[in-house]
Amino acid sequence: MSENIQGGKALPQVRNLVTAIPGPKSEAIMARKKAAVASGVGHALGVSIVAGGDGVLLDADGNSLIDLGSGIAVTGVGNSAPRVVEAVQQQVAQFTHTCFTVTPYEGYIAVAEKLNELTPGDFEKRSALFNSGAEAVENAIKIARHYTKRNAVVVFDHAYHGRTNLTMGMTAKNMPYKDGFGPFAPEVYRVPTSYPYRDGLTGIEAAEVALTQIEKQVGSKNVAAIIIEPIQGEGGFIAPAAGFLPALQEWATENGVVFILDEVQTGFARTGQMFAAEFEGVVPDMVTVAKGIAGGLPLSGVTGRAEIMDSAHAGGLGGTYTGSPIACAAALATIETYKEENLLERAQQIQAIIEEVFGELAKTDDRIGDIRGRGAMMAVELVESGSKTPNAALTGAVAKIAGEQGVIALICGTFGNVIRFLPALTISDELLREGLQVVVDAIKAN
Ligand code: PLZ
Repeated sequence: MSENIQGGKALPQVRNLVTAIPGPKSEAIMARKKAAVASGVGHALGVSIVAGGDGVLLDADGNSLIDLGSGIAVTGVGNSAPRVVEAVQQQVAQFTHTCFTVTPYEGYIAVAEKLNELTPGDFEKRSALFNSGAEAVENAIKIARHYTKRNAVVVFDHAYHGRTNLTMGMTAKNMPYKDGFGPFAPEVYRVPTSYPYRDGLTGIEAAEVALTQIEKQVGSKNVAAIIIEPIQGEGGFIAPAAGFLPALQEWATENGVVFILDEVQTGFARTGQMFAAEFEGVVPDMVTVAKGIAGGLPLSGVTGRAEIMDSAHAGGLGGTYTGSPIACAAALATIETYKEENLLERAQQIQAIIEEVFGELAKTDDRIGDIRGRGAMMAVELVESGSKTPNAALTGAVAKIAGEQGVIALICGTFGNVIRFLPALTISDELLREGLQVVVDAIKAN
């Protein structure tokens, strides 16, 4: 382990390559990874990180990389953000663990209060905390089933909800998430989503397709919950056409179905609002959160209408580490940072820069099929010239070249043809533009 290396605000905000990527030290560590870590645990770029702060990651060889992924939308406030570091250090020194369901502590309750206040909906709410996004989704489904006394769960094409058995079954894409890992949990039904670039439907039309399928193939009275990401993340940063989400919500309410928004990736300032639901005034009965909530510490939550959340009996929800005091301290500091540093606004500025840079490229390169997303959750869908055929080869090549040039750019999408940008909201304009330019040049060169 490297000592005396400072991350956070101490890290110079520059791209600086001193070796090839990966360098010799990273390569040696990746050789150890291959020998020690299960092959199923892959990596996007074979560098070993020793420090991180705002828009950069520093690797073992001393290379400073531009980070356009934030550990998949987690470090919105920046890596090792000062308030987070201080809150965590203080909490660790006070106590590290009790198990909230054995002897509670205030930090958990304070996070629940914040979630009840910040999530959409002007009604009495309750929250429960967990560790991972998948665990939050599992628990939301548990609670919805308990409340409605129904079994069926409706999910969508291109959905991503996690890697545990239930959430794996809810996730759409086979490779790499599901292949050979079945059998999956029963009573999960998949219906078409709204994908404006590819389906050409209005939000209302797309909702009609989905809702008809639910009624005909599942039966509305059997449905416990509909769950959807307000912008589908791993599936390709697919923002549904206007009207789609409100139509689903309305149908759910009319049919006694719990409407759940999975805001694990979109939540906490990422899209330029605290929650993506806010863009269309959609008010879910329940919302799942994780990732951006705690500045890098593992924490997730489910927040919902009090009558739904309180339907589960005492002892029905929990887990040894759920709502860890350290993660809760980090979350309170993180939430304060979004507010104090005006990061909602910052996410909107990041959107404008990404739209400008790729809008310019799209004028001369028709392989830029679609530029979409909100805030600091933006993506470019790459296609074959003169068509909408997904161009996964170009996408893979671009991410690889970007990595070699010190820019971490992630791929997503059912067809593997979407480059996504999820920078820390604290990245500077200059660094963001430099990172995007590397991606633009890589597209042009291919
Ligand atoms: N719901 C909407 O985006 C996690 C997956 C990374 P966990 N997305 C990143 C990977 O390859 O495993 C995610 C999400 C949405 C749920 C989850 C699951 O969150 O914290 O990864 O369990």
